[in-house]
Amino acid sequence: PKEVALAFARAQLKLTNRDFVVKNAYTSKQPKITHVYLKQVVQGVEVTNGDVAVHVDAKGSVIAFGDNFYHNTDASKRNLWAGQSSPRFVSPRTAFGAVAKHIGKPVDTATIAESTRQDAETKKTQSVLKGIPYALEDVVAQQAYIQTKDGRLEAAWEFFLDLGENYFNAHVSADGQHVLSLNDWVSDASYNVIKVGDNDLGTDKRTLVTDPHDKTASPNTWHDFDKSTTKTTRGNNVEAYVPGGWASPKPVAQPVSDSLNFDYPVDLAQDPSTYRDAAVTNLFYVNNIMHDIFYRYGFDEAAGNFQNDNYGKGGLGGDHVQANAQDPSGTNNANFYTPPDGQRPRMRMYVWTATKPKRDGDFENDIIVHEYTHGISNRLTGGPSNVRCLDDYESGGMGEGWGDFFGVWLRLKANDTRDRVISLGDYVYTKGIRKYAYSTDMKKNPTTYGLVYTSGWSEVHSIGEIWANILYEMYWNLTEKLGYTADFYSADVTKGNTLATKLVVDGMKLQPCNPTFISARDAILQAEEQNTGGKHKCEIWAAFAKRGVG
Ligand SMILES: [Ca+2]
Ligand SMILES: [Ca+2]
Ligand SMILES: [Ca+2]
Ligand SMILES: [Zn+2]
Repeated sequence: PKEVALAFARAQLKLTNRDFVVKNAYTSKQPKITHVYLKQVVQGVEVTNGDVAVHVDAKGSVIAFGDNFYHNTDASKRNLWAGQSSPRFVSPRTAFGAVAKHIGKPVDTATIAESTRQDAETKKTQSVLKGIPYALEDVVAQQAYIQTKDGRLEAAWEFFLDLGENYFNAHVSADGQHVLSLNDWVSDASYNVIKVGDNDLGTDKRTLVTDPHDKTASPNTWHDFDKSTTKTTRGNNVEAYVPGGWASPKPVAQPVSDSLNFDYPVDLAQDPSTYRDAAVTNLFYVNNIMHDIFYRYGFDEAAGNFQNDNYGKGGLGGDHVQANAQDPSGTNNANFYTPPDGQRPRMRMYVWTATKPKRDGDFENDIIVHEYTHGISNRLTGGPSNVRCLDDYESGGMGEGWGDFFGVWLRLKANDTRDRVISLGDYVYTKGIRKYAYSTDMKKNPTTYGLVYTSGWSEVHSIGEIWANILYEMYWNLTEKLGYTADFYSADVTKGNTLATKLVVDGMKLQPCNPTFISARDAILQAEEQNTGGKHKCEIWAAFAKRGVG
């Protein structure tokens, strides 16, 4: 089969053996297919992004074929390294200066010692650069060709640079002027954000977190998009940026990092417009965290979650979240639009004007969590394609309440007790945005189901806070009984805090379209029966009864 592949490549692409090298050839067991991967060679120099793949089945037929070779045969546009004696070509150490500058670690290239060696495997001549202070190993350089986006071939110095945290493979134009590519082979990504458990820039500092993606929920990281890795806040679960406005939804600010290091400054004494990259980074982070954590609780592909590619796991893809940071179309609020499964939802975060300077909703995690939860509850209630199931008086209110509950849930810690009084909006609004803070103390939060149909309580968020406080009561009954785990991803039904959220998520799946407090409560009880066999129904009943839904 390998010979079939090579014969096919020669005939199809009119190649001689000097035009390529075989990089890999192997046969898969089931189905039995032989995969042959070629790299283009021009005058003995490899074209880094000149790839051909040929796939041959067990009968010896070519079943698939991909060609990214450079096909211009004009020697003047092709054999570029042939002119290397011209002064336009610089030495590897001079070209390395461009890489060093690009990654923010400039060096005095005159202090770099340069020698040559032969690569044991390829027999190619390589340059070895010594004396780069931050490199863990000597930097290796070799001649390469690279195809540019506008379809040209460029002669380039290719570098291999090991920094420990990063391993850069870089290409610099042979004249030393341009960094043509920079890839980090250490596949980590870092984000300077308000990490899960912390909440806002009023009370918490940001933390630089590394590789926070969950390998079950996001197996190809947060930057996988259409089978390649993005260098920006776009990935399989969400794309985040600052849009131009209502009528111009395209990005006006979106951070780009070749090394996936999303670390941007924030000066809270300045207007939010001065820290847009940092805001987008936090919004991207929290959306991905929500995707990953709630995936573990059952908001997955088949249940109608938000992903561009469902990796063959059911449900409809093409619906990763569009998350707008500092959206100029509003202030003092946020919202989330949920269409049926397979269509993209949109989150809009606004700047708040209660303070001077203004404050950014992108830096209060519970607001982002609240918005994302609209997507979870709308998709799960009544199935992924029906988004008209939280449209009634009580169900619309509960749609708000679930978001507040999950926002609070992620903030509660091991040393908290049922005495904790907690509210949303403390940062952006300087005080709670609801009528009452969440509390299990009837004096601090007197809300009951009976209030739902009284005057002054008909607004959706008011109904919602009554519902959320019942869930808060349930959380504490379960957590006092079963204890707490800091591992939110575990969805552990033997711990109180994680069981509470598991029951709420499963309840969304089990409850009828447009549930009432009563039918939503019954769905939670049914979820408890399914998960833990009725062992904790008394704690659930007690929470609901205390607040008038007994
Ligand atoms: Ca890295
Ligand atoms: Ca989906
Ligand atoms: Ca639904
Ligand atoms: Zn809401």
